Amino acid sequence: MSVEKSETPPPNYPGDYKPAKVWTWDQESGGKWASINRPIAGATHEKELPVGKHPIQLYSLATPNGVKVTVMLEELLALGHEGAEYDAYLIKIGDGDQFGSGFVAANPNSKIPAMMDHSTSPPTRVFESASILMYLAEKFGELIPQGHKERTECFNWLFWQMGSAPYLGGGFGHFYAYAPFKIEYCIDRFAMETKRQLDVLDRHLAENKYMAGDAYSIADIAIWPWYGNLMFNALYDASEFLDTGSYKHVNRWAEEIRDRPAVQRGRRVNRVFGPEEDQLAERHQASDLDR
Ligand SMILES: N[C@@H](CCC(=O)N[C@@H](CS)C(=O)NCC(=O)O)C(=O)O
Repeated sequence: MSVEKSETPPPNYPGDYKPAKVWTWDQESGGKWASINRPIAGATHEKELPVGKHPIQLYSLATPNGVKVTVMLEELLALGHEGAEYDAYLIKIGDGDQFGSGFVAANPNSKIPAMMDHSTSPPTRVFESASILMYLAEKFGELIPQGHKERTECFNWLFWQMGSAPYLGGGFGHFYAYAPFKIEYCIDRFAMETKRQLDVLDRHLAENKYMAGDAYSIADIAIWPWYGNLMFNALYDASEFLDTGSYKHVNRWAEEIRDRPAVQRGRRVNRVFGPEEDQLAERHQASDLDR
């Protein structure tokens, strides 16, 4: 199928940009995250990671990807697994902590969340939030279906989240909330995709209590911090723009998960923004959350 190129640029089109033959790094590119974005990997400075007293050491921040892991750990503790006790250290990504040598050794991709499990010798590093959820679910035998077919459905949705959320966050959220100026083409493109994804969830949740069927699982824990929070206008101030109230079944599911005590606890860990009563920069014992 051939697609005709339109001669007339759409409204708000920054049409005077012609890419150079070879891209070069313009450090003045602007936008909220310009100061930490780099086209190269690796450490920028020497800094060891602190290690607390528990087997599980988490290095994170309460963004949706970080919240997945703290909710998972709090759920495991609520189920009675003392081995899931953890220290959660704050990684300030706006200050470039993710480029310290210790963090890069834990996650060469320099993104939160990163976890070290000191109950193994040598300690096991785990990075990528879905890998951390799977690691913990398998280690404790919880929040993951046991049957092959049911487990596969859980993984279907877990990996759906990992593939889809970058369009919501890096696409829609970036251009709607963070870019230095609004570009209609980009906002349209990613609002369309975000709404399509919400419709995928809404149709699925019309027929299923949870993402993987009847039981709450790591698929819900991965999806809720992104798409659940969108229902409560907690991401990008975009509820009205995306008309999130119209996704009735996503709202039902999001509210149910929000009300779980472990979710209420986990969402506060490593949070240094929003209402003060919701913030807990670091967590080293359960009582830190009881304050
Ligand atoms: N696919 C990764 C994404 C992690 C990610 O994008 N983390 C962001 C915060 S939500 C980050 O650390 N950004 C810092 C940076 O890009 O330098 C995961 O799910 O763990």
